[in-house]
Amino acid sequence: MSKPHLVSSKSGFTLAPELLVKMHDLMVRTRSLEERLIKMYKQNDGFFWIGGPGEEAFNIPLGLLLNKGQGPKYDYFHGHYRSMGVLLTLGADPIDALRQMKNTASDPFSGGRNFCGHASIKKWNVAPISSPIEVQYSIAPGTALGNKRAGDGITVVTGGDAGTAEGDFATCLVWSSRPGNELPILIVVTNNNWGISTAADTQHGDRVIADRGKAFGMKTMVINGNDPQESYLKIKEAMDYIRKEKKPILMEARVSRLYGHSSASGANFVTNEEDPLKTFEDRLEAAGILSKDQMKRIWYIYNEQMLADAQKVRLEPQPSPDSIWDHVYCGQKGKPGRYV
Ligand SMILES: Cc1ncc(C[n+]2csc(CCOP(=O)(O)OP(=O)(O)O)c2C)c(N)n1
Repeated sequence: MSKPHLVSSKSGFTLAPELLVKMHDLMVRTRSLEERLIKMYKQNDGFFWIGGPGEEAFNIPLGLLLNKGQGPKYDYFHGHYRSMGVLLTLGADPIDALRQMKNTASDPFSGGRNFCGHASIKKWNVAPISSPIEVQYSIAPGTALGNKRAGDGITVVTGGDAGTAEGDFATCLVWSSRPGNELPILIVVTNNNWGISTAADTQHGDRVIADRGKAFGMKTMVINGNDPQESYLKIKEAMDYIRKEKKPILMEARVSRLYGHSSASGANFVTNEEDPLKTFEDRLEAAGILSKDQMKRIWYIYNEQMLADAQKVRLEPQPSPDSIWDHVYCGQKGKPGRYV
């Protein structure tokens, strides 16, 4: 019996057209937001940009497959600074990302106190995104343990390839795979082949990061994170296994990095890497699912929306100095948490 999200097709697509169209829409929305954030940075409407253009074909399927909610019965997501596609797919409003870029008091993630792309959404189990890289990997086994005790929720953690050199990554592999105490966790490495300006092949002796999971007896997967269909199907397969077996998987998703590392390296579009959105659009057109004109219209709508939102955010106030201690310590100085 065929699964509901699958249809047979001669186009190379096996996912239902409605799902492909939805993924395309979310990919364009995410890219438009990232490009607006970059423009804001270049127009002096923010201090720093970092984000995930090039990772949409992986992040949107991941966001669609997470079981969203609050508490250990639902999935936890420990993302990193390239996770915007996951957050928008979960339902985050792009204007809040613009607010964090502009450091306005209305930024719901940090009250204007953190870099762009550093969300924290308690009501959907999105753990605070951290600037120190990789710490999410040593925290994630904690929520996975909570998931295991509470039901069928799982934990998903993502981070970059270079960061796997840090001890937190090894901590995650060890604590997720203790014999008899394995945890329901999808450990993802989005491998873009770069750590700022350090090329992966000058840094790691191993060619396949996912292979490190084999030493811990865990299932491993390497996927083309530039293909939204492959990402969707492989993430689903991994999540089904983790929910059923309550065991970890280490997944390496090969992705592009389309605007360099961050604003620190210029944030200019690179032409020597695959743009997964462009590839997807060519395939959608060839399959007769969307025409170039229809796709142009989607781009136009989101570009206009991001521009209007950025203009609105420009008029919103910055946090007042007396809010400096808010949310630093629960119940101590400052106001109690109002961001949920
Ligand atoms: C603990 C820590 N060490 C170093 C840095 C500086 N730093 C920021 S991003 C980065 C590279 C990360 O590369 P990778 O893990 O491959 O992720 P990518 O940015 O390529 O997605 C480094 C070294 C940091 N933020 N935190």
